[in-house]
Amino acid sequence: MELTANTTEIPDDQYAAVEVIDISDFHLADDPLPSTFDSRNQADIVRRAFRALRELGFLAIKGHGLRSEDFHHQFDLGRMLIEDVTEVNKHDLHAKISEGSWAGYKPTGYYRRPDGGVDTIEHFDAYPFTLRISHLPDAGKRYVSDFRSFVKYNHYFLLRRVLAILSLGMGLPQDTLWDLHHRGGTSDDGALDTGDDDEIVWNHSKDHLRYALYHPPSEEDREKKKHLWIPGHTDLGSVSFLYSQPIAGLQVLSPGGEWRYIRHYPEHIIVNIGDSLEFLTGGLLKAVPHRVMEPPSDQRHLDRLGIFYFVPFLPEVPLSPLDSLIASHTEDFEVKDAFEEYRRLGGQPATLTSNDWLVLRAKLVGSRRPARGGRERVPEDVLHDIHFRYNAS
Ligand SMILES: O=C(O)CCC(=O)C(=O)O
Ligand SMILES: [Fe+2]
Repeated sequence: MELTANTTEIPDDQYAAVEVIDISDFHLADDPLPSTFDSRNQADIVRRAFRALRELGFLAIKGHGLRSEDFHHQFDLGRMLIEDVTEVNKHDLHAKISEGSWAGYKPTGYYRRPDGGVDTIEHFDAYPFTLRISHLPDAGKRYVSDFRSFVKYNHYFLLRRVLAILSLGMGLPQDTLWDLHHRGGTSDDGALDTGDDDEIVWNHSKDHLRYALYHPPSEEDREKKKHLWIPGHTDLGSVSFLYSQPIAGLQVLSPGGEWRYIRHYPEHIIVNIGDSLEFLTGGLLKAVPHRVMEPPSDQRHLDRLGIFYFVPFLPEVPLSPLDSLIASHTEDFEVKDAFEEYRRLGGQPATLTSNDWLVLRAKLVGSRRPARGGRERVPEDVLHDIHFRYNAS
């Protein structure tokens, strides 16, 4: 059941036109095909989804196979992780963000926002290999298998299908992108089936699950923040999944250059492209800037709970255009190597890997853009330019 009504305060023309894709009609080559299978329908799904991700950079997925009660249970777990956990417990599980790891809690006030506003966002994050009871708060320990099955669903089911649609959309074999996220085939390797607190050996992409609660700021703070809850940014990694929730605020920079709201699509999963997929495709697919504005006045007093699943490439994947991905498209667009200037200026390591970039960006999130002064450009300036490219603050 939806507990919060949708806002009635955003005019229709302020919403982005988001393509809705029903992936229950999409079949992997290794899926048993239903008797109703229609290859034209399949081709149409791939074409529509790929076009939406190339143009707007966002789409909404339904028919995703997650039961309604499982979808809502995850929001209940998110609320529990923030509201039913003691401060001592949260403190003991504080995330080591400056070391590049998001696992655990980020408390409110962690970031010193450049605009002087108070950081009112709390989140609890996990990687597949941190889903052990010793890494969960007391109130969350009994749900360890629910977290694990949610990660399995996101990785093995949803991610595989989204990457297959993208690969097919680029004219490549179905698992081309999957193979850059997962080692050793496609079936569940059982890594998440160990005992509740046993070590988890996860050899695949360092998928990142986040439950976040945005608390409304004070009146004074609203002004300082210029009504902006999260400044413009692109996500890290290859793709992100956002579990749609009813409190408005998420906006995307549309192809026309205007910020447009993403509507709430009940029980849908919103997909968007992260920066690393842009780097590997030389810009064929672009990470689309988005931000979170304060909700309209009919929802502004409410806590806003979000569930996010961020997916990077395998840690060692170099972040430069990959010929095998784009060779047949080089006529359609100008291939851009985002780190070309960084390398030219002598940046080390010369080729950043997916994991180097995750660690670097973890350190930059929430920080003020370093002042450059009048000096010559250094390699780090290129990295800052990429990280802050849509953040005006
Ligand atoms: O809260 C949202 O709707 C989006 C948050 C977001 O863009 C992010 O955490 O990267
Ligand atoms: Fe984001």
